[in-house]
Amino acid sequence: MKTGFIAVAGRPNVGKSTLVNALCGGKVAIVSDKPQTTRRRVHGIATTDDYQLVLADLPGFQRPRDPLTEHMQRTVDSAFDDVDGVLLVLSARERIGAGDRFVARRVFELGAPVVIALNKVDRLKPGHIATQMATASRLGDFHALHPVSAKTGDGVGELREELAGLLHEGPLYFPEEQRTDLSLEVQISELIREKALAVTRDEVPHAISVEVESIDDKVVAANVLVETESQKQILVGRSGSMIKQIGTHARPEIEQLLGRHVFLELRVKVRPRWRRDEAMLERLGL
Ligand SMILES: Nc1nc2c(ncn2[C@@H]2O[C@H](COP(=O)(O)OP(=O)(O)OP(=O)(O)O)[C@@H](O)[C@H]2O)c(=O)[nH]1
Ligand SMILES: [Mg+2]
Repeated sequence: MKTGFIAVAGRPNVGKSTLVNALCGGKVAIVSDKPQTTRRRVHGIATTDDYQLVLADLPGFQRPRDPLTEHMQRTVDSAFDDVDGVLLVLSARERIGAGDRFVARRVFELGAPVVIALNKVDRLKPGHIATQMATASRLGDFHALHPVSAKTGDGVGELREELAGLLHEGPLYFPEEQRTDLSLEVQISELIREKALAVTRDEVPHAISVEVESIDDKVVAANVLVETESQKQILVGRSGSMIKQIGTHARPEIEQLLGRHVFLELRVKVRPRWRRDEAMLERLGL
């Protein structure tokens, strides 16, 4: 059996989490069209008869602005110790520029093999893809470069085999059927946060955090935390319509995770400046 860890690096929003989900063949990490969706390291595990590939999905590289983003960047930095390779993800839909070069410099200096995934090639013209591949190839001395679409699955199988080729003989790190290392509580809070991100915009998504209070036989209770009263009003919505919508979207996925029907009890609470509150960050596991 070949096993090992691959860290997934890249700018925010390039599709790292979508790609990790595609590589694992199931949802392990939440996704949104807002940058800085991923706040903690998530291990996505793909096990076959021949190998166990453990992908560390990470927050995007960023300049820290507050204790939360500081913690996130620290999570990124510490994830590069002891990996068998790095998957550097780029977005083919955007200009490959200074931000990508900054991430590239950091990952190429590790000395581990770097596989570049040029993501989001769906609906791009072949000529455009070729140009982006040429630019990507100048980022550093890469092991392999794969154009992929995490969304359609194009090229994902080949990329998975490429990454499996970087693994070494060794014991399984996780039971065969396990797909993520997140606790049930965290998986549920992430699912709720994903639905809350989908219906909010501007500064609001960044101010949202979710804390699961209890998981009973019939009821899952969770608090959606925001920083201000006006953010709370947005999340609650007109006579509770917004929070209801978040619950309606989250509940089926939570039920699938738990394998039973539950009532989802969501409360919106104001926690002023929780992103700057070390005790609160620790409580949220961030
Ligand atoms: N068209 C297209 N969109 C994609 C693809 N992969 C991801 N996306 C979209 O890109 C956005 C960001 O995806 P994420 O997977 O959350 O990106 P990320 O790099 O994990 O972002 P952070 O966690 O914020 O750093 C979402 O709207 C995805 O649906 C792709 O292959 N094609
Ligand atoms: Mg992500």
